[in-house]
Amino acid sequence: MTKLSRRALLLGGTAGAAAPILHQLIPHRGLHDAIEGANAAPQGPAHGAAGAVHGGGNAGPTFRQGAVVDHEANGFQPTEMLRDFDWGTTRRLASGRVLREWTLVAGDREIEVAPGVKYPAWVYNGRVPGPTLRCREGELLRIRFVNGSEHPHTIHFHGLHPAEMDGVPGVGAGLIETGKETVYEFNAEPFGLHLYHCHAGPLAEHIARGLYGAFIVDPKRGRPDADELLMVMNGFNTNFDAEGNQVYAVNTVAFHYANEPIAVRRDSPVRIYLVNILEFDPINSFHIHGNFFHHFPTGTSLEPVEFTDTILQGQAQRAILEMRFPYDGDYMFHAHKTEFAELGWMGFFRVGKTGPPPKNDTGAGL
Ligand SMILES: [Cu+2]
Repeated sequence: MTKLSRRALLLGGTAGAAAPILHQLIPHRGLHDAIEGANAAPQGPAHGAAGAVHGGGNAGPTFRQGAVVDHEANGFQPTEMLRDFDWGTTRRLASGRVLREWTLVAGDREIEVAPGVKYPAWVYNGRVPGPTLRCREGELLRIRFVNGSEHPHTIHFHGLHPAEMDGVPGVGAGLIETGKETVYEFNAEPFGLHLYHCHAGPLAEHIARGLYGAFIVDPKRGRPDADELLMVMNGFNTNFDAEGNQVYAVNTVAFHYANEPIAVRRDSPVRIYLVNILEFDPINSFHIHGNFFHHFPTGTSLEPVEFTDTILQGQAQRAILEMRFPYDGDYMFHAHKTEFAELGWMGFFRVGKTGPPPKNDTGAGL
């Protein structure tokens, strides 16, 4: 079979060129019928606004009939993941300082990243992204890492810490082999939105396979109350050619928030913790419709740098976005890289009277 690269596909960009790729990548019901009918009114509960033929889109052959992945088999649900902050367990040390602890276990797991598209992921605690670790500035953090995967891995945290806690091969505990474990320990600093990921080589594959998560350090005096949401922009190179990705998403499942719009309250503060961990593509982006947000890059300052509706992020860049929605209705958000949006990176906010109250997640315990 002729190898048709993703880049060639993009340059070609015709329905004729795209169709063979879709045949290969996404099980479908009547692709050609779908292409003919793509401009018709959308069917089923999903939004049809994307209307994309080439890349499928959520009005495309797979998604327009409301197909969804098997969340139960995946073991995680992207809607729940939005507001699922893992504060670990705490105890007070003799010094009076809080020690916060987690256990992260690496494993190998097949996950469904788009309806019918299975991907052999590597996971922390069974999910992609891994748990959203959250703590307060100044605490002592201790992360026990157990490698239950068939491959050697590490956890490399972004933040301030000594070299031996950096989670890279050849330094400190270095690579953690299958069945082995180690402990990473460091101070919670600086406050902001950070991330963690495996740093074993080849690095691109160890990240792309799913070994990453968000790491939030709350400032000592906290942030104003808001409905807080975690969004990790990621993608999946399902043909392993290391040339871009075939599926793009926020929190792993393509078009999930088009199928299940995110309910938020009108006129109520919303805070998005946005992380870009996308591998193989140099730039990702976030765009909101009908609204603007305050942009706090890396979350390390309490003063926003701009009021905008679109930001760009390279890999490992992250930001806190704060906004209110002044009108009821459904508002699209997506990568303003149209190709990514049409391959899964788009969703909707559903603004109205429902949705969680503006209350920060502060965890339990100390
Ligand atoms: Cu790894």
